[in-house]
Amino acid sequence: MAVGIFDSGLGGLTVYDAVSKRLPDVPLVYFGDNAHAPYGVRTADDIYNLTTAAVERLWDAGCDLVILACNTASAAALRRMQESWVPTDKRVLGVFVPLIEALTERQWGDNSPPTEVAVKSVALFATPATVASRAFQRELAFRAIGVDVEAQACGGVVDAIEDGDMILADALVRSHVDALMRKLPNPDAAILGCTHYPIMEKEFQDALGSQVKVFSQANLVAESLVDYLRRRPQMIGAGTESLFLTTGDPVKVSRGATQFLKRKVEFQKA
Ligand code: DGN
Repeated sequence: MAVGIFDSGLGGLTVYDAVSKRLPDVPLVYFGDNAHAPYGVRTADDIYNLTTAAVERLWDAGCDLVILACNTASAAALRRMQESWVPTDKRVLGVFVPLIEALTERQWGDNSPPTEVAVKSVALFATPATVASRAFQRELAFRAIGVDVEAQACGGVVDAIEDGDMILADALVRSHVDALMRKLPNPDAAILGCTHYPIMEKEFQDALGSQVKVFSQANLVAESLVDYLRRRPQMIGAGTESLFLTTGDPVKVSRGATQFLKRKVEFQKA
C-alpha cells in the first residue's frame, strides 16, 4: 500500500520531498491537479469537488492513506470529507494540525483544552482561499488562548512559483511581508500556510528578519506522518517506487517539477 500525496499543483512536492527523505521505504504516489490549479481563487464547493475526485484517483492507485498537502484544499474540503465522505477503511489527513501542534508545542494528537502558549503574535501567510476560511485560527483556538493572528492573503505567489518565475515570486513575497508588517510590526512567529512557500522560506525569513521564527509545513507534516505510521504499521506497503500523476500536461509539469525540486521528476497523465 502506498501513501498518496495530493496538491493542486507543484507545492505539495515540498511535502513529498520531506516524506521521501524520512520514509525512504514507503512507496508514495503524488497527484498534482495542475489542470485546475490554482485552487486559491476557487469557491469552496469547487475545491471540494476537485479534491474528492483527486483523492478517489489516489485510492484507485492503492493509497488508503492520503495527505492533502494543500492548505487550500485542507481548509475548504477536509472537514466535510472526513465527516461525511471518507469510508472507514481509508484515511485522509491535512496539513494544518502538525503545524499548529508545533507552534503551540503540543504532542501529536494532544486534544486537551486550550492553554496559554509562548508565542503571542503570529503572522499567517497563505492563499486568499485559506485566509478567507479562517481554518488556521479555528485550529489554533482549539489549542491556545491569547494569540494574536494577523493574516496576509498572498495573491500571485503560487502562480509565480508554478510558472517558475522566481524573481516575481520573490518580489511578491517581499510586498506581502511588508503589508503584513504594517498590520503587525513585530510578530513572534510566522506561519507559511501554503505548501508552495517552503521553496521561498529563505525569502520570507529575510524579509521578516531573523528575530521571527518561521514555521514551514513540509518537515512538520513529514514528522507527523512518521509518528502516525509508527502507530499504524499495517498502513505501510512494500516497495520504494514513487509515482507522479498530473491532470495537466505531463511534459510541462515534469519540467516545472524538476526545476522546483532540483532533481529529475517524471509525471504521467492521471
Ligand atoms: N499548495 C497549495 C496550498 O497549500 O494552499 C496552493 C493552493 C493553490 O492552488 N493556490
